[in-house]
Amino acid sequence: MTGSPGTVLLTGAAGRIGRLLRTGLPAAGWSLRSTDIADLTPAGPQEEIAYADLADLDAVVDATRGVAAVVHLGGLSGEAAYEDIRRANIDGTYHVLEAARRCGVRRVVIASSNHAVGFTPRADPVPVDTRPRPDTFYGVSKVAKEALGSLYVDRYGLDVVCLRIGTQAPRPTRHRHLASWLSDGDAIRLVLAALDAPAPGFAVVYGISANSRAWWDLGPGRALGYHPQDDAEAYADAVDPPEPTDDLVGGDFTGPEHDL
Ligand code: 15L
Repeated sequence: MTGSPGTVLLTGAAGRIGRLLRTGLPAAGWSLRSTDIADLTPAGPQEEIAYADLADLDAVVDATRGVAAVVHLGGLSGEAAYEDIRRANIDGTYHVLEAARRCGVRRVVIASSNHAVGFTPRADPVPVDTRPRPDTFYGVSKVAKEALGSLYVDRYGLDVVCLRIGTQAPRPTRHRHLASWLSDGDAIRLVLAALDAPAPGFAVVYGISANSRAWWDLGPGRALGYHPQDDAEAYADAVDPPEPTDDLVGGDFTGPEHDL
């Protein structure tokens, strides 16, 4: 356990989930040191802004000094050229974990993605320990992020919680989202649980709401203390019709538009 709330280093603070956490974590008592390469002004309550490029290990170490935990959301959030993905997501995560090790920070929460196992077909449920089946270079980077986290747990004794996030959005809009949706409130609850869980060691959990049509195993998340409160079913009449890729975890990321 990280003890009483202290300061969290939040990478990728300018992104969608980052913006949610900039209010959600202080509301739960945490202070923030928020980083990004994009503008973060103005600072919110209990927030310090510290710009850092995740490609620069020394800058990440400087940003990490004195924090109690890291929530690592920074990097590319969709498919891109391999070199760009490697630099932003894989090298960036290595820098975050290495900075945590050097600065004595024990708890790191990492934004992974369902796309680490995107080519996995529908199962009831899909477990968190299903084999890696990335659907894109982006998905490969999420597998690598989880692997780096595992290494830093086993070799250096950190606690690393990897969140295989589904579709984080204000509301579901597509049929797949009835399974994959993660509401704003549940996104905050998920990160707080990952920060507060006593001694998780290495853990992977799916980041979805309590969706009636979910087929990704929420058991490990619940065991960690994540208790989602929202359900995409409330929007079932308003979503688009089913698509051919709906029965694969990664949905349309598995489709031919992502071929080279
Ligand atoms: C992700 O990992 C992406 O960042 C996001 O843009 C969505 O595509 C989401 O997964 C999803 O699977 O819906």
